[in-house]
Amino acid sequence: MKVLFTGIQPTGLLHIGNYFGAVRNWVSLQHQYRTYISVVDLHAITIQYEPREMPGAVQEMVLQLAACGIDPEKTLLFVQSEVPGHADLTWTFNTITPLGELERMTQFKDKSAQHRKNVNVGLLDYPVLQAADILIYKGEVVPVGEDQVQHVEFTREVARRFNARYGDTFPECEALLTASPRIMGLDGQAKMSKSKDNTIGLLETREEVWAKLSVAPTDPARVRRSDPGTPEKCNIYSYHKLVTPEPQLSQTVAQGCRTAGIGCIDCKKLFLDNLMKELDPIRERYGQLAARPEKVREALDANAATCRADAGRTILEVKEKMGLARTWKI
Ligand code: AQP
Repeated sequence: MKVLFTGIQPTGLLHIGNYFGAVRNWVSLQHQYRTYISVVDLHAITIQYEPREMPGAVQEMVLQLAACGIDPEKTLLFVQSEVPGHADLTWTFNTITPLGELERMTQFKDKSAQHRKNVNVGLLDYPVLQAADILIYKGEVVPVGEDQVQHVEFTREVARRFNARYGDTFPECEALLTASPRIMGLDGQAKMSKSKDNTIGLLETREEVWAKLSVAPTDPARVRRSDPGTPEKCNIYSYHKLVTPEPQLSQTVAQGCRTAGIGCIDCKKLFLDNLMKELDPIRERYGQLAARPEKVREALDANAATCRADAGRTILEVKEKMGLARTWKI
């Protein structure tokens, strides 16, 4: 079985960008690969955070992933900081990574602009830790959203460089994108992102979603109800594509917009109905899991032990190849 690795930060509630851009794909892929899914708390501490809130945030993320359909008894769902090898391998990779490459990373530029008072080395080193996350399990397939593709490319480069310097060790992994790799935020201006406050949360109720959706911009050319619109210019239409089945999508929604057969409010209500059909069961499952988190917690412990063993084997191999394994005897 090929190895799949992916990660997600324990930073609050999942949003539909995470879900439709990545997590929904993980749910189906977990049956085809040896799958590692890490809640990457070591990545999350590269920005300001509240230590007292971290354990709750990690648990919340794990339960949300389980509610989405990630099966922690089948899939190696685990917490990154419980496997020390990730940080260990990061140091090794640091020594073969040119500084300039990290400084050029888009996410580093964005995040250092967002967190001007806290541009720490961890923020710069983020892609190296990500490379270690993937390569420590010899990950070959990395299902992510578009924002992470540059980091996966970087990981391939790290693998190539290590292999060239120390001998063939790591595979060159590939990013696996969904049909909707970049879901825009409700503002229609930037990708949906917690830090931009333009999200629809996965666990939000119908009323909460509607409060945000009802005021979200649509095709700017549709000023009056009777104005025909262009679905391709409407952010809500891009959302419809995530949940609205055919022929409703092309007939009622797209055609209705082009001919002004339906108004933007009707169109949004239709999207809301279809979205909630997907989100209601997730919210329900989350409630059940949160009421009894013991089973998931036990699976997490077992998964961390497996990951430590797998990671340990790679670390040993790396040490041997780098001349760091003790071969002399007393
Ligand atoms: N808008 C998006 N569209 C498609 N995919 C997305 N992903 C994130 N946002 C979108 C994908 O979700 C997975 C988890 O990503 P993460 O842990 O990096 O999530 P995040 O970056 O913390 O999410 P935010 O909301 O974007 O956080 P901030 O604002 O802190 O940067 C990844 O596979 C990611 O590609």
